Amino acid sequence: MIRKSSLMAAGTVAAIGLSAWSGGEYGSAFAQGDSYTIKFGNVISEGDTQNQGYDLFAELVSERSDGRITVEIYPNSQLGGEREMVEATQVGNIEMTAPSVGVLANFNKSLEVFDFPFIFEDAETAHEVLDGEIGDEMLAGLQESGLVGLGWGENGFRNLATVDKTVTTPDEMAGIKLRTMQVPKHIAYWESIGASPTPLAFPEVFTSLQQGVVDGVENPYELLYSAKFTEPANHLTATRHIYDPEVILINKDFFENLSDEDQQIIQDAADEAISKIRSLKSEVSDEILAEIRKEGGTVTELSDAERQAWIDSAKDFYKENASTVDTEMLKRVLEAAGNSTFLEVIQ
Ligand code: EAX
Repeated sequence: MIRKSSLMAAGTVAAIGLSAWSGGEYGSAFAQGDSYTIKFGNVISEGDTQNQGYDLFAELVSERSDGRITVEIYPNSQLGGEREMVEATQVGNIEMTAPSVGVLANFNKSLEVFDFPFIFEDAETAHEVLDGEIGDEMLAGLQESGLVGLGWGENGFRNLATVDKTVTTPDEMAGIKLRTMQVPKHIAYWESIGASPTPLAFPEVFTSLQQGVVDGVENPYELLYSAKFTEPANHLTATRHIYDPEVILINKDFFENLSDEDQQIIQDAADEAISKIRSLKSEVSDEILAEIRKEGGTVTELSDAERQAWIDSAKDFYKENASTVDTEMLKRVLEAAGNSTFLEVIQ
């Protein structure tokens, strides 16, 4: 049974309760044996697979610290949008968050490579790249911004959902006002195929769909459904255009001032949460699609030829954008993903 969570009012910028150590001045407050609280905000609906993983994280941390460390999870955009929460984590108003990788190019440009569409065909290959050298290098880059990346969680493959009409081919995107994340490369791709991308923070999306400000949105199935975007936008298309990882972030000052033992407890619990999220994700889609169909929505699967047309639609985007990012990194990622199509395009 899939639980629908209550939706936050659009545009809510909740007051973030300041933690005892706000302002990023954590000093050496954490001697071995101290008790403290970690605030962890995210935009994902309560009960979604990510939050099941974060709840496990909280449980493990509490258990293994004999109750000294409390992790408070704030799901459902209670503490604001993703960019807002990364900034709140940077300055220490909260300790943790887990945004989509798309938000993080603003904090370290090398991560922008993951904002290119159609890199990965399956989640397993993505996990290998993220958990290996490339992923480690990218997480290390975030430290310059005062953030420690504990690992790569998962939002999943992003799919399309549109109001009123089904979209099967990229040409049919012409003129569609599509809500995108506030991510320059996402915007550039959709523009390059003739859509009208409208960047909005996640907490604004539901109302914008309802009011007709946008007529499409793209997110993994689970989030499309749990955030109720599939009520107005009930024509789904399995474009799988971007594999979207999420980075589990913690304030660097805060983390580095913890004892080695506490750092280990937190790191291990994050690793276990990530494994849980990934294995739940691999199971959840069919059940969700059945619910969406039951509620009158349509789900369009793409034939190989149709999917190829989507991949081809990104060639111009790659040509124009490869030189605007860390091109060597883009090549390494494409190579590691076994993606010869776009490697050839950008040679
Ligand atoms: O990270 O804004 C988005 O569409 C993101 O995919 C979502 O917030 C989860």
